Amino acid sequence: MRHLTYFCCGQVVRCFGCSSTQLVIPTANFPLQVVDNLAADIYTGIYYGWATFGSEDVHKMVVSMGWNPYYKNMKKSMETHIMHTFKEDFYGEMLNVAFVGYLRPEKNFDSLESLISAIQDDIEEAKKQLEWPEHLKLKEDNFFHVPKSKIMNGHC
Ligand code: ADP
Ligand code: RBF
Ligand code: MG
Repeated sequence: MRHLTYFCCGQVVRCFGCSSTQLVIPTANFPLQVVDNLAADIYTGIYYGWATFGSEDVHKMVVSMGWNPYYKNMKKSMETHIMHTFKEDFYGEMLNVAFVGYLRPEKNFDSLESLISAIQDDIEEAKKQLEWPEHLKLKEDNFFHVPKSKIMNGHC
């Protein structure tokens, strides 16, 4: 398993819209290209960390990376739920995320309720662990505060 912190970014794309309608937990999806280009030693599973886009503050987040066994997805996906209430959707934005810690592997569930309840537990655990001083200080990392054009020629 790779040493965290792992930084990555990608454009928020439209998926099936199932997360907000069925789960009441919206997740910002990355394009398949970005998912395929993640480091090979980033294991699938549930991570927590920090995320931001545009001029937003850096917020707590949880990421699900993998095959979503509950939905039997054929394609690998990476989806980020940000623990913040936004006034509007942010499709098309360049989302910057830092994976800070690993919570658990993806699981199958026998009901939607148990999937939702597992995600809610992940969110609570993430909120707690992100309060650790060594995790809080990552909010100030240059990755979130120096324009990408200055450090990576506009690529991320
Ligand atoms: P999709 O299937 O298109 O990913 P979702 O139902 O998962 O749709 O909703 C995700 C979208 O909702 C995001 O792309 C983003 O534009 C918006 N959104 C609003 N609030 C949040 C949030 N707190 N975390 C993640 N996405 C959010
Ligand atoms: N999907 C699964 O099939 N199994 C999981 O264990 C699982 N855990 C998740 C944990 C978090 C924090 C989030 C945000 C999503 C998780 N999902 C999981 C993905 C969920 O199924 C997904 O949001 C829907 O498939 C809609 O795309
Ligand atoms: Mg989604």
